[in-house]
Amino acid sequence: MDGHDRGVKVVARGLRDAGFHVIYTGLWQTPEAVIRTVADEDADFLGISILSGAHLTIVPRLMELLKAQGLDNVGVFVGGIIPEADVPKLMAMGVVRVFGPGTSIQEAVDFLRPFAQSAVTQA
Ligand code: B12
Repeated sequence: MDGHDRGVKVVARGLRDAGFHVIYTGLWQTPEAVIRTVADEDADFLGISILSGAHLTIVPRLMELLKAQGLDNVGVFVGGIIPEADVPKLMAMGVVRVFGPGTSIQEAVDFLRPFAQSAVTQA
């Protein structure tokens, strides 16, 4: 959601190669634009990448918008430069997992796969 996109591009491509349907919204998105995409694309998960330090401002706004749109069933995970001390704060806001620097594609795939399987089972 800022000017850093290398990490999220690596993750997006890795998840796509692992078989997930990934929609990458691009640099400099507003929370409003992201939530619009979540609704339009009927997404099960929202992965946010923030390296600029704005996570404690942006994530509450995203959660508020998701709730307002009745999309609070969407799992939100965050990646990027997130200080350890802020991880519990994000989890308390409803974030399901935080992925820091050095995250492997396998870690992200292993995290998401069980949810994807249960979504297919329920469909
Ligand atoms: C490259 C870089 C840039 C490039 C970005 C190029 C690009 N197109 O991405 C440029 C030069 C543009 C840049 C600019 C700036 N940068 Co910079 N940048 C970096 C740097 C050196 C590396 C980031 C990187 O590409 N890492 C490699 C990728 C592969 O790793 P990653 O991004 O961490 O992603 C991994 C995980 O975090 C995770 N992940 C990330 N996102 C997601 C999302 C999901 C869904 C998941 C599952 C996982 C995940 O998985 C990825 C793979 O392992 C970092 C330092 C660092 N060590 O991280 C500073 C850093 C992020 N930048 C920083 C700063 C301050 C800036 C600037 C403000 C500098 C300035 N004064 O202008 C600007 C701000 C730009 C903006 N407003 O967004 C600071 C941020 C400080 C903070 N948060 O407290 C850092 C930490 C440097 C520092 N030590 O101070 N930067």
